[in-house]
Amino acid sequence: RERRMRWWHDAKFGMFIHYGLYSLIGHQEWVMESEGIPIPDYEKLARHFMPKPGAAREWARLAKRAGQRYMVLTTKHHEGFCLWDTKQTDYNSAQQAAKRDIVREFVDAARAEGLRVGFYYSLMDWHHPDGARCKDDPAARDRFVAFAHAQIRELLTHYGKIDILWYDVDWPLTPDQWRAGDMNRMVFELQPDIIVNNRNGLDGDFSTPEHRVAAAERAWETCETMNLGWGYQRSDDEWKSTRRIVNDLTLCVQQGGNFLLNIGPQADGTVPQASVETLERVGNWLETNGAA
Ligand code: FUL
Repeated sequence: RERRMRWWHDAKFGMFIHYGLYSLIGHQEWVMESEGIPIPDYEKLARHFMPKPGAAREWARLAKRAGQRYMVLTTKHHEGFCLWDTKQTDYNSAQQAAKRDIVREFVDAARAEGLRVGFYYSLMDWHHPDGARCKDDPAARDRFVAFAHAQIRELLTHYGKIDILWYDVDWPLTPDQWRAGDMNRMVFELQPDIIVNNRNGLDGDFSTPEHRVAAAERAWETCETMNLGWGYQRSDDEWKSTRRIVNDLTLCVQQGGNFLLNIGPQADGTVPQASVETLERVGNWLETNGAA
């Protein structure tokens, strides 16, 4: 583990990217749930999901300028829409209107800037027909768990070397039901050098305090937003100051942790201007202070 984790401890600072169909609405990434949007209505967003060419390149160049050393993209958030050419469902950016494998573009963009590559993957899925049913229906559970394992296998098979797998929300199943041990074994078979977080119900390699700097005995990474939401939120202008961000980053580093700072790109993948400016200032600060 120590060998696998070394680059990550050295890297310290990464970019989180929340991007999906919710970005089109601009009411954060939980909008499907919080506004009770029925699946057939929500699905229609896929027709309009059309990232501008080179969006991932912009994210990667921005991360590089900010002094970030790795990037973690939501390959599938709770809404269930997949940003890669998955064979497990046609609810994905390659088979819907965009006709593009955004995960591929992301991986290529990160590598072009010399950044490490991380995949966020939500186990919870509001779109999959078995996503909630799996709780009480064993047949649905078998299907849904197989679906998640197959998707993770795809992500870790078709995109070369992947550095981080960032699981999220394991509702509504227990680690046993997810076959989380088998899941991690598969992950390490496919990617022997990868590191995984603790959100599939197992400890994994590092813990993931959210919105707070919480030093721990073990490896940890604070994830934080620049305003209030993770996904793009049009009306949200509670931007954290550069000073505040630098302060959080410094605190994490002093206490031996990592800092994963989020951007929530707009519908077409454009990064909100306030985030661009703050990230550039953070990058300048790191340069001036010899930390970059
Ligand atoms: C949480 C999710 O529910 C949020 O939407 C966000 O992705 C955050 C990083 O993790 O568990």
